[in-house]
Amino acid sequence: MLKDEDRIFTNIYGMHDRTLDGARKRGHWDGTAGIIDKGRDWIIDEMKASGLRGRGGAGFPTGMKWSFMPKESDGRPAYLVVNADESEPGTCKDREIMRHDPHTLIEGCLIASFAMNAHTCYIYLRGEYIREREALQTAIDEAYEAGLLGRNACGSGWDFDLYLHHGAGAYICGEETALLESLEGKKGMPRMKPPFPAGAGLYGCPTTVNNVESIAVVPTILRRGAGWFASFGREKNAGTKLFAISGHVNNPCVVEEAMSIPFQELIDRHCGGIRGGWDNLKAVIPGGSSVPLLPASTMKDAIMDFDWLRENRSGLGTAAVIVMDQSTDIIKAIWRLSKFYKHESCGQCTPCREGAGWMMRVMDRLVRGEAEVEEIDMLLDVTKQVEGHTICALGDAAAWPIQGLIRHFRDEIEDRIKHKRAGRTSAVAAE
Ligand code: L3W
Ligand code: SF4
Repeated sequence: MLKDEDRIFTNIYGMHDRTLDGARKRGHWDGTAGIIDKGRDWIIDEMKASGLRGRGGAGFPTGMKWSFMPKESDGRPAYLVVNADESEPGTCKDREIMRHDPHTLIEGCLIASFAMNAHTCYIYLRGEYIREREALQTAIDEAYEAGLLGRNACGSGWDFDLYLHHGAGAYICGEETALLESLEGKKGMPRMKPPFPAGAGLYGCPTTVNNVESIAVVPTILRRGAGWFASFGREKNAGTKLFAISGHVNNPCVVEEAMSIPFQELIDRHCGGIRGGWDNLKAVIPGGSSVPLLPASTMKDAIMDFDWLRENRSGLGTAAVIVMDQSTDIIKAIWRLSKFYKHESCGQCTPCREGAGWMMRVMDRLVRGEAEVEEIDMLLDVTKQVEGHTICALGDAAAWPIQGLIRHFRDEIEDRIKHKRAGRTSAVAAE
């Protein structure tokens, strides 16, 4: 279990003062100019050595991503953009950082921007996050007033401006290139990659897009050392991690733990166990709605990290752990996700635009048992035609939950169809 002294987010429950004074008492903004003084190469090397992998869903190594930015300016400005468009169903970890520990993020923005030669950083905030906007803007204002941001930020010699941009509540704007389009004032539609943002991002300039948690952990990693961060978790799955646990547990919560914590330990220690006991567990979506669910039999031995979950045909994603007990209508739960993805598809590419609607309509009939058994394989075939054939990951995200459902709960789908048909037959016989 992670010890209290090893927690980065010391105010995640909002028990302490979130103002600059409070943040300073908890060790934030301590020696920031000294960290900057060590130079870009040192910072990027430390981030690589820490093993931090992006906390927004994809798990791409953060230090490596930063190293894609041009070392010297080619005349174009460079930008850091923080993805605070936290919209993945089940995910609410960045919200807690912005509400209760905003200075960890702001200090991280300064250091990360310096490392990537960026004088400007934008935080792109989810449209529905009103309280978070207020908390962040207050903290940004405080930081400017104290000379931590702006000209010669923090006495480091680096001029740095930080802007908060409030989105309008579209899930697709969390996809990094749709986010950049939206920030430029256009409709939030994903771009083809490559080019990746480091080559041509915001206004065609070198840009890095990082998740809130990825940036907020940076100051502590650099203060305590890459080795300290790398000492948590398994190889290639380093660090501490925020988990957002919801659904049928006794105490849903957001908690910082060591990466690679066993699932059972995570739930028993922090959530008071599964509602009705472990035998009542049915399935878990371990990483936000975009990753396939896993059945109780797999989850009982699960290790909560990128590689274990991927090897078991799911993913850590955003570490939003959605727990479902035996009372769950699992087909309906996945149908609800299909409805979400159909609604949020930007409609730009045919497999996603048409496929999401198709998948939702078949799922709708499966929920009611009003389909033929053969349609299960037809639905699976449609998911395969969507997966990997779209501009952005939303197409995969619409396909994978259905694949997980069919992989692990085909019997339940077939049973429902058979029962419905039996009901129809006896109704006809009675007529
Ligand atoms: C330069 C290369 N850069 C990759 C960069 C890329 C991006 C990052 C990851 O997210 C995941 C999905 C779901 N040269 C590069 C390169 N990069 N190769 O690395 O890229 P990628 O393409 O692996 O993933 P992605 O499209 O950025 C998709 C998860 O995100 N997901 C979660 C959404 C989460 C929220 C939320 O609420 N926080 O919305 C949705 O699909 O698991 O795996 O920066 O540029 N060769
Ligand atoms: Fe838009 Fe879907 Fe294509 Fe992504 S996959 S670009 S959301 S239509």
